[in-house]
Amino acid sequence: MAEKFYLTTPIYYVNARPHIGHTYTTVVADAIARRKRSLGLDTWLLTGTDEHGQKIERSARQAGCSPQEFADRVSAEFRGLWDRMGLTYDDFIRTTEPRHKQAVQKLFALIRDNGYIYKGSYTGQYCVYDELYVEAPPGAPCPDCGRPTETVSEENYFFKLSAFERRLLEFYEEHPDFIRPETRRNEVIAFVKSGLRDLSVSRTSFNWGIPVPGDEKHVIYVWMDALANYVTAPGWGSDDPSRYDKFWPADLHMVGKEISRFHCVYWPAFLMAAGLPLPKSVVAHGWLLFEESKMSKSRGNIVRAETILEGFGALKPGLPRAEQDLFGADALRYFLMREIVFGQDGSFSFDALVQRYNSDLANGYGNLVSRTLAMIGRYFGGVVPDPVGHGGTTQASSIPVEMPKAIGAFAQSFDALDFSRALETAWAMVAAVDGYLTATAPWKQAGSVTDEQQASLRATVLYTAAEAIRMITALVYPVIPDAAARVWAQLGLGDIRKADLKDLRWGGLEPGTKLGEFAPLFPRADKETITRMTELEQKNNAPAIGKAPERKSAEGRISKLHSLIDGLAVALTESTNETAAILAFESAIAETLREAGGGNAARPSSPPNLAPGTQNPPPTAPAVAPTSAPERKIGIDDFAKVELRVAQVKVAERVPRADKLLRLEVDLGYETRQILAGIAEAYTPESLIGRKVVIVANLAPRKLRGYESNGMIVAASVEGGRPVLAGFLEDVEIGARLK
Ligand code: ME8
Repeated sequence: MAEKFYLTTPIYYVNARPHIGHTYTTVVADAIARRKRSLGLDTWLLTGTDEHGQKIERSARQAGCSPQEFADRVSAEFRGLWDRMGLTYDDFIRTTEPRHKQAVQKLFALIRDNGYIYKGSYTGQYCVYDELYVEAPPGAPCPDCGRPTETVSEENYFFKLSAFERRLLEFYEEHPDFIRPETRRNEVIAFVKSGLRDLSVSRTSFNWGIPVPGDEKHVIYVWMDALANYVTAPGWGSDDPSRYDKFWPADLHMVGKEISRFHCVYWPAFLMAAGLPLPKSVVAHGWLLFEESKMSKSRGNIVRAETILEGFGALKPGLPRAEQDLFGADALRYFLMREIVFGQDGSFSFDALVQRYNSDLANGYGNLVSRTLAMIGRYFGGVVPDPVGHGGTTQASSIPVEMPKAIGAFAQSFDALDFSRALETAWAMVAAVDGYLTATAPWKQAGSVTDEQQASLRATVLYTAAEAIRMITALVYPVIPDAAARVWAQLGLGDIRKADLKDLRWGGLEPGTKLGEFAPLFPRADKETITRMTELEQKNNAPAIGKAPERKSAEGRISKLHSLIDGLAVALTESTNETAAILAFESAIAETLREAGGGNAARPSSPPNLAPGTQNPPPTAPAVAPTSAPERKIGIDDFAKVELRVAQVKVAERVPRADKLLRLEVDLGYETRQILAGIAEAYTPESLIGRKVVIVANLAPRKLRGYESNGMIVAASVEGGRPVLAGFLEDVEIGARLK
């Protein structure tokens, strides 16, 4: 029986339409699935949409329809796009489907029956955007995404996450490949080591969710609902669990890095509590950035895959629309897998996309295929020539020896998820074959040889090139399936989906094979393609991309005000952290007015008086007042005296009897330092573990509360004195110096 391979993408929220960030994950998963299938594995690829929760409920309200109608519409957009792109998912789960809802209730009941769910009450902050409980004072922003949190005070069911701390750590230890890459693994382990608190797994303040079995005024926490899709889709908890029995545990959960904690901590803990096997691995990739920041709806810097399908589709005006889409999808797929180093953040731009397409697809692979096939047409009547007996001529090349090595190297890199390197290897072979053609110039009649010799030299050269193309095409099929299928057919090999691509041996191309019909593969794209896509994006996508980050939408502003009012109301009624809540409220209102277009909306001209004891102490870098006065300026030499470096927080804990101080241990790559920072009111210790921060590394040591502090963390001081840590959108090496 064939070995099985079960892989999943995240199920995407339906509060926003798909953009190329979602496309990226799904394309990578599709390419892996295609490769596994081509190697003969019984493969199952699951994707879908995450449709419950407060965020969706609110988006639906703002759109003026029911949450179900809203979810139906956006879910269909996701599915429709994956179909247009020819993505080969085997199942598409929607969390509003009865098959999922029933099974989630069973899972909840099972975990409760096993003693891991109990009833309690929760008052604290909740980030609706991330659907995440956070430890922060009312009015404080979410430590993950920076958006305002809301205060919730509810009777909830709690999951005993704390009971799994040791078992999770043991599991990570025993399964070093469970979380990849290493950086994410370290973050997760540090998070668990810093202590796990029980997790609220139900909500009562809204009802767009799956009811808790037996207590229907509660709905199940959206992350418990969503994560369960990986087992409910193949049929766990249903009348027919055969697919679950065959495919679970999943071999690979592919996710973006921001949701690795949910997949590596909560999900395994839920499964342990239910007594179910754990997935084999979670792979977290980086973010696609546009104009240097993460693509997201609220930043208004989204690029949609449809734009690329249309922009590139226009290069092939004669093709039916569905084929144009597949052609455009290949261009995007190739770019995403070649240009972005998997695991790291990477930038997207239309210029880079077109450049990569022209250099590698139009001029590289496409050109090699068309030269080779055109010459076989011209010299051999479109029939693959027989090289036998001519291997020892002056045209003997190293390609038949190099090709199997390249196949090995490609496989190794691809299977280690280093797609960019794998494609580099394949394109090195494209260049080698191209160079071989140029060096041997089979179109030229060499003066010293007979016609017969010339024909056999040509046969050897063109056979070698065509056979190399066959092998390269089989390798890159998972990445550019539409183009590969066309080349396969042009080589006279029929339908690539039916071909056995497992055993690629030199000589597999039979001499005498009649080539298929020839058609150009990749017409060159020019500036016009870039302009077309930029304009399409601007038209389709308000707020438009290609401009400075846009102001928040009315929707964003309303939701922000909503949450601020909630926070303020709770702070005032419960008298918790009143001043902080008022200050946050005041500055947020001013900001919201500015965003709404009241350009001169007043920022509080001077901070309101702080209640005694609420001033923030200065162990973070003091804010420098903006000034243009020449005497306040410093020379570059002065600046160079300050050694700013990137460090990673390894340990973070509160300092006894000092409400505002945290004791941190940070790794600078070359040493670990202890630093005391006055950020305890803005950041919880656990939210800092693994985070990269900027420190002043050459500050003289000083003592605070009996601890030596060796350096200072750099933070902006925003209204109300709240510190906001400096950080980077791209992954930066620990120890790197800021200059
Ligand atoms: O988090 N770059 O859904 P979501 C790269 N429903 N990948 C990106 C990206 C970007 N700029 N933006 C989004 C959720 N993604 C939950 C998941 S799973 C049980 C529940 C991709 O709609 C990436 O895979 O916010 C990321 O993790 C996912 O979309 C988040 O999608």
